[in-house]
Amino acid sequence: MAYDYRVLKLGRSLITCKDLPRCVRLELLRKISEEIKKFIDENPNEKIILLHGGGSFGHYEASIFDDSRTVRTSEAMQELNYMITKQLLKSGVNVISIPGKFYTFDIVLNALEKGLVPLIYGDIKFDGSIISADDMSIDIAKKLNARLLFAIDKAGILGRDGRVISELRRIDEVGRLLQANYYDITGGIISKIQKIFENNLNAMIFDGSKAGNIYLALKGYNIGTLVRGNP
Ligand code: IP8
Repeated sequence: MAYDYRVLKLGRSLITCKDLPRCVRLELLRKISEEIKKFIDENPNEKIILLHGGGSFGHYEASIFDDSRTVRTSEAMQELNYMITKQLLKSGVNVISIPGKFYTFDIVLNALEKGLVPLIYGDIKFDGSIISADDMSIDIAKKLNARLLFAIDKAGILGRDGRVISELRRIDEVGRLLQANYYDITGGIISKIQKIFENNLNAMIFDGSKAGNIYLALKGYNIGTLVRGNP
């Protein structure tokens, strides 16, 4: 059977509480998990690859530079991943965790072949370097020719007029407002957009906190900003 693939990354500020270290938005996670399950049940020919970032777990621990940074960050990401895994399993999504430090594309393929839903997470490597779930999302989407979806907690990317851009074709269309308002995540979003363009991909950046949006994005609706790196 020929499958269509969806790569869905749950962004850092979506799944964790912004300013509170090691805090998960559990109720939202429950809703997201149920929407993913609904999509899977209705679409047997589509395969989903899930990823999540570091949020107030990994980013918080990795920002403290001491002798235990690597092990603390690794443990924090395991904790976050465990909570997400548990919720997805509870909703009936057969996820299997893949820590970023052990990521290879073949492992993801292997999980998919076994009928499992890979859940890969941003992580810290033994040498202290960070592997971002954004990069792994892009790698997988490229190799599987998948629809690439980034769920964040904002309606999309804002243009110079302060309004959400429905289709972004050039990085310089992104407004300053974004930078001023969402300072803490700007680096993340700007570098995400740059990577999408560099890799000639299309990706939908949308508000995953709005009820129904995860399901609609998986279905293929354009509900945020479509970054068009592949004209
Ligand atoms: O939030 C970073 O993953 P990202 C993971 O996807 C850590 O960039 C450990 C900070």
